[in-house]
Amino acid sequence: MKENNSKLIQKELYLKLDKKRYKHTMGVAYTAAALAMCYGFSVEKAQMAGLLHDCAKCYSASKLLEKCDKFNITVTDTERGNPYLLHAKLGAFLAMHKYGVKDTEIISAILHHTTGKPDMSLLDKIIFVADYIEPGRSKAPRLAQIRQMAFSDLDRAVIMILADTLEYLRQEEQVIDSMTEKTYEYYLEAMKEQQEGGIA
Ligand code: DGI
Ligand code: FE
Ligand code: FE
Repeated sequence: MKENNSKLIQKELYLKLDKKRYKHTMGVAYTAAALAMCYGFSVEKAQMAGLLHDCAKCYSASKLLEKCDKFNITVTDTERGNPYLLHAKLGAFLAMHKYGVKDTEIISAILHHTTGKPDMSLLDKIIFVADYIEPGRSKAPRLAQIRQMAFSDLDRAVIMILADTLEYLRQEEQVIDSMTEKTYEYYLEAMKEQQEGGIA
């Protein structure tokens, strides 16, 4: 990532996103950089993924559907019913085609940042977690614990976030994307296996 390119992208996002979303975006980039330092990942790449993760968040539900249709992005039934989920897919597309990102790890992190996916890469997990714990967030329960966990056991932080998100979605009677559930089950299983392995 070139410093200039990052500054240009920041300027464009400042124009595209509302104030709150821009502040959140900068918070995610900053937190992703800190997590990258903690886990030995490229700080520049983490910042770039954080910067762009919500680049399609400014669109209404109908615009998201319209744009996905226009760019031939596959829309699942769950996404059609809950179009805001599409800001991740459209965001990954725009990162590539509008913001010129070629790095597939960055594209993947943007693509999977809302639901997660089983067996995420380190950058996928950094963005997934940074999105939830960035300093501007305040509403989630267990935020203090999850923030601390993020810097000691990233997979466990992923599990805590998914557990609380699923609980929240159930309470709100929202449709749960099968990917969110699959991700939770995958990481729960992986943790159990690790614990069993540790005892043996
Ligand atoms: O874009 P952000 O608000 O920064 O964060 P995000 O992309 O993680 O989106 C957060 C919302 O996504 C949050 O309200 C929970 C929701 N979400 C995550 N998984 C699912 C989901 N919503 C539905 N309906 N179904 C899911 O499986
Ligand atoms: Fe998002
Ligand atoms: Fe976000």
